[in-house]
Amino acid sequence: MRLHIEAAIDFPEEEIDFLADPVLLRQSGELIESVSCLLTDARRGQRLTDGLHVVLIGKPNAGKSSLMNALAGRARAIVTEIAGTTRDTLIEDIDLEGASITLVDTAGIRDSTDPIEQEGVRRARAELARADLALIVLAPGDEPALAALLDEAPATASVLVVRNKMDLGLDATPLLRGLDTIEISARTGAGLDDLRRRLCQLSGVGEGSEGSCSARARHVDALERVAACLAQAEARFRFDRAGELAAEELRLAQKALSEITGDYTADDLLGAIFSSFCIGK
Ligand SMILES: Nc1nc2c(ncn2[C@@H]2O[C@H](COP(=O)(O)OP(=O)(O)O)[C@@H](O)[C@H]2O)c(=O)[nH]1
Ligand SMILES: [Mg+2]
Repeated sequence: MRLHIEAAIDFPEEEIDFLADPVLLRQSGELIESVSCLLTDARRGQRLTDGLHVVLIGKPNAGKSSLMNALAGRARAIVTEIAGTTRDTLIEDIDLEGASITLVDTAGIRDSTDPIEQEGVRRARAELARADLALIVLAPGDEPALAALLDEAPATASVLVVRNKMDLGLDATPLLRGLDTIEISARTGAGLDDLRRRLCQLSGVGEGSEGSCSARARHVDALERVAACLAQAEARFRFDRAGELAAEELRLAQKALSEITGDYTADDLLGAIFSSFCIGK
């Protein structure tokens, strides 16, 4: 696409068989589609390599630390009935049937005047920013806090609502529909196998993972920029009919792609143009 657009811009006097617009639009649609597939694959690959970053949030005393301990299989975090027991973020790597998962236990997110707790809440939010999954832990009665907790989860993370303390036999208030929910008891272990299965699924293990590429965060990041530039290029072309602006977006897309594939310079492009078209020098 760059070849044709740039050739048309640089050599307007040549009789170049410039691709008709519908063809370019079709090509750019195909390109956007394949980059999107690649991104899905790369994200899965990244989760397989780096592990799923799971951050537990919820009101104090919801049972986050109890759940962390139950999943870790050891008393990693201190558990007491005193709200505000966890003040720092605790990190534990676990392996679930080949899926590597990083669990992050956090201080309950709440307004506090205690400077230590405030710092804990700040750290919890920092961990959330890079979460693949926000695990919202709700004890019976915590339901009104759900909306605020959902707001804390970044748009890039999946959300799973874990309704804890089901052993108390209290009726759970229905939540918003469409939320991924699991009922457990961190105390008795009920529902934990279900939760482990969900975590495995989310980490990408078992879903045809052999096909995914072993991407790193920087690859995913570069591909996201490629996708954004391609979308811009298509918009410039489709809505503004501005070939020059589309060319610039395509250049930026290729530059981002070069971070993975190696540099593709202006000379490379010019070389490709001269070898594709018969241009008098
Ligand atoms: N009955 C019952 N109590 C629980 C359960 N999970 C945690 N707890 C209790 O709830 C209190 C707070 O637990 P903790 O894990 O420290 O909550 P956190 O503040 O969210 O980390 C403790 O007294 C726990 O023993 C559960 O599944 N059932
Ligand atoms: Mg805790």
